[in-house]
Amino acid sequence: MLQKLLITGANGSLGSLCRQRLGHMAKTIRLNARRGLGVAGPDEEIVYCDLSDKSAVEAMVEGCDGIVHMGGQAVEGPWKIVKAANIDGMFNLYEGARKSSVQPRIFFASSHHTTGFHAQTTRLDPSKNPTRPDGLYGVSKVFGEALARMYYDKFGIETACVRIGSCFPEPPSHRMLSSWLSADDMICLIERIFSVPQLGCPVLYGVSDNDAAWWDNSSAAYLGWRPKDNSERFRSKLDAERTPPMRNEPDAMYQGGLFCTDGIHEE
Ligand code: 15L
Repeated sequence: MLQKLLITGANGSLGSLCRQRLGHMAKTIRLNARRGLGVAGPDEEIVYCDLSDKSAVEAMVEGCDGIVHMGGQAVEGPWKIVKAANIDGMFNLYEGARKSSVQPRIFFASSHHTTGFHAQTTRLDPSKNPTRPDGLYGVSKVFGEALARMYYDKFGIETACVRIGSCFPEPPSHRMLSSWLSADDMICLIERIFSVPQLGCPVLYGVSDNDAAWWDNSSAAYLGWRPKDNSERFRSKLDAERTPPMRNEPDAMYQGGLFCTDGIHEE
């Protein structure tokens, strides 16, 4: 069992799921967001700070032996926002980890938008295929993965870089039948990441056992994670509710879908 597990972005959709379901993993759960975390439970601590505030982030990371880093910008946005949250924020978090009296193990919520420009006909293996980010957000996640790798090689800080697909109760579009990740599968993955004796610094996709999946996680098989859910059970409902995209539309061509045709957001 961990002593202190930090969950960043704890007021977001994935962060609050972690708050609800990871309590058993640590004696104390330290929750972080900029606001909106309500009242701390008996084994919870709340730390409000912006990820771009270096000294606050370093103080927050001190003493945590596990970090689930869900915080930051989770969609495309203006560079100023992406940079503060996902570039400066990541650096501050890893500097906190490096300086901490306890070396943490880290779950980094990367994104499949690191490889969004790959065609939907390509099966990707993160140990073999190059990144092809589909926007500034995707670029920032590529940076995060590189940073995590450097802190592992130089300082031995272990991170699982999980390229999360689409974690919603149900896939809201046909594209997401391929990228869908159920909440149960995500929680099991986090549990495995903090349980294996040696983690190293794997890069893998956070995706359920979908018939339509594009991604091959065999290089991370040693984690012992076996996703159980399959988006196929939602297909007929989705077909009844939505017209699938045409073959020449971005949502049917690229793994990143409409992120690929989104422009640069001006500030
Ligand atoms: C992401 O990275 C986003 O955080 C999420 O909101 C979805 O848009 C997801 O990608 C996706 O592409 O389905």
